[in-house]
Amino acid sequence: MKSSKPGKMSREEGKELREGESSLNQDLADQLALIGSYYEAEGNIYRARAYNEAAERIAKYPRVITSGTEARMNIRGVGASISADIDEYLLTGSIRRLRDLEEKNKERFDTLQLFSGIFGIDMKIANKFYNEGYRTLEDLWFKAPLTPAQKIGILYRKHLVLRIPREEMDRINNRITEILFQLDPNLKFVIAGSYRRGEASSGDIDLLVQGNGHILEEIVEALDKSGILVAKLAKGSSQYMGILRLGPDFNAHRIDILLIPKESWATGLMHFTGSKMFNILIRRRARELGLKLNQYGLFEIDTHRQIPVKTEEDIFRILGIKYLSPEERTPNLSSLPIVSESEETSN
Ligand code: DCT
Ligand code: MG
Repeated sequence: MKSSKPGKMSREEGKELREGESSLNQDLADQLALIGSYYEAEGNIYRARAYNEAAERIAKYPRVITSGTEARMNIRGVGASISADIDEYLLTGSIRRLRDLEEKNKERFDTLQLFSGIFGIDMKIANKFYNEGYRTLEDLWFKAPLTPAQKIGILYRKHLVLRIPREEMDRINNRITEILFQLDPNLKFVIAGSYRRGEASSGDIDLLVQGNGHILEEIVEALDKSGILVAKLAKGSSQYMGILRLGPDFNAHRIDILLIPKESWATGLMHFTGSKMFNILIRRRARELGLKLNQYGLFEIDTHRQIPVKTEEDIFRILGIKYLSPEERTPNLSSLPIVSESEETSN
């Protein structure tokens, strides 16, 4: 997860684990809702409502939207201008209409940027705070009804926007390995995400641990005792979100600890290794074969039967894709190397 990405705290347990593709519609919906909020601020109630309603429906739409026309044909309230905005967003990743509104409402824009850069404050909450009259972090700190996690977000904001150099990630990995080995030498764990993909820096620490039950509490306690967990943001039965700091000479960073049951290990490892783009492509491939792939497992869509997979290699093999090492699962991947039938039979 992005260390500086706000809003995660508002998600309830169960939804907390990220689904690759649904976030594409959500990103689009967020942009449209943001346009809606600017229109609302300008008193353009009619347009505000149109954008907000379209955003809500797009967020709930069950398939990934691939064009403005598709949205216009299938989603009530999407007319010509929203359809054009969707195309522009899908094509360029940005919407001119939104940039113009931001420029026209510069003070609002700057404040929303400031607020939404805080962990635990997403655009929706940032808008709410702005509408309630808050303008500075001091306003928020002293006057707004902040959650404990948002307060921590403000305290550590300067650290949390920084990426973690690989050299520091290696140290974090070593330290966590020492602590967890002491706890249980047989514990299976790995730092996934961009670190496992070999990237030069990471936004956060995505620690996966194999197991069930109370082991999460024991892990958190062990890390806490060793002094490297400096704040707790949220905890569910299978996920812990906190802040880790090696010591005063280091910055503080976001850590997510995810408990993965043994039967989901391969799919969980693949999901949390990413990249997000790789996840989208491999899930799409699975669907083409009548299968559903997520962090919990690989399933037959028709029968809901779970197909047992022990390793990531198993998943690649079943999906007829050449094995890609974590380093090869880059964010700018555009397609997966399909194994041709002749190669398959010759193997
Ligand atoms: N993930 C996903 N869909 C999302 C978000 C995340 O499939 N919407 C998966 C892929 C990567 C993994 O979860 C960890 O997420 P992040 O930490 O956000 O990504 P990262 O690749 O580790 O990048 P960063 O270095 O910024 O943490
Ligand atoms: Mg990460």
